[in-house]
Amino acid sequence: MLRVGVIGTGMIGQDHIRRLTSVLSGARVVAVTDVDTTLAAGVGAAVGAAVHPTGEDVIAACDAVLVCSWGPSHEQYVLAAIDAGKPVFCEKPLATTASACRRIVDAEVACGRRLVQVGFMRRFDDAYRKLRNEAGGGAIGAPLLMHCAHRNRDVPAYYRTEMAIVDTAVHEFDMVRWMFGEDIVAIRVLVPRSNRNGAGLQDPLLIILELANGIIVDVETSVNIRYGYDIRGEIVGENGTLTLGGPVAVDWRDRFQAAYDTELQEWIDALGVSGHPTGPSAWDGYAATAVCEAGVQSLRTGSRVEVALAERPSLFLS
Ligand code: NAD
Ligand code: ISE
Repeated sequence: MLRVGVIGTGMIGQDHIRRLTSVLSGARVVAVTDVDTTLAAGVGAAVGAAVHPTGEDVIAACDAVLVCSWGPSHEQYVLAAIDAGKPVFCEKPLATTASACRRIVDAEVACGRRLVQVGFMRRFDDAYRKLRNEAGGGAIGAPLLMHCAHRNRDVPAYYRTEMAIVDTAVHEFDMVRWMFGEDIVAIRVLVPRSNRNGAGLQDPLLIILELANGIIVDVETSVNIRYGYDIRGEIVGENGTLTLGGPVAVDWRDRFQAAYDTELQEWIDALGVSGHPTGPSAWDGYAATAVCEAGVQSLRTGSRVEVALAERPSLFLS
């Protein structure tokens, strides 16, 4: 039985603790922490997990760790887990700057084995997997374009315009790299007329991504669309189109519930087999954050911004 520790017991931390405790097999939650100590105490007591004062204490007390705290704290905990030689599943983003992600990549390379998986759950969603199989199987000839929409009914009061790129569209940045096996080489962010539900946010955004092989992807983020949580995708190929299935949901927990289950079950199973994760890597986390950085620059300047990645270490080539 994998003894898991959870750092950050907010929305997704609690949701992952619930699935580890009641849905999945092969793991149990033994340690939790949160800067909100009252919250951590309640969540820990409900599942019989020890409550620790710091993330580092949690890492010491478990076999593998889930980082579900706010993005700016991810680097510290992921580096501490690598330092302790323990597998770490980090919710997106891997870290909030490309240079912080590089420090994580470098630490993993120095350690000589993969320990980090990033929470890009779309790779585990049935509808996305079907779309990728069909597109890769040549059903529509060579893919040329993809249209995506990422619509949230609403967002918390602390949500800022840049978060539509770094918190929301970051899922599409990873998804298209995985869907087409190509890096994103440039980004441009367009700002249409604003939705009055957004209370001062620049919302929606229209993001144009250029892939290394010439495919162009457009991503609409609308985060105050009111009617529901709606994730869309359509690939245009030489001989036809393929459309992403999936319902209009209430929120991300509802739409991707099965994908989160599969993501963590496959993580537990992979650790049981080899001790190493096989899902989205620290390199994938770095590549997505590099696109986010370029996207925020494009939002500020209105210009097309190129994405320059470092050379990929051999640890991340397979
Ligand atoms: P949240 O605010 O509900 O929960 C985050 C928790 O982390 C809070 O309880 C906060 O007190 C705690 N925290 C913050 N800094 C901490 C620190 N240094 N040490 C310990 N605890 C700390 O936020 P959330 O929506 O659960 O998001 C958490 C993370 O999960 C974010 O990185 C977010 O981007 C990601 N997320 C991913 C998905 C997904 O679809 N994969 C969905 C939602 C959130
Ligand atoms: C949230 O953090 C997520 O990751 C959700 O999947 C996304 O739809 C939402 O926009 C983000 O705020």
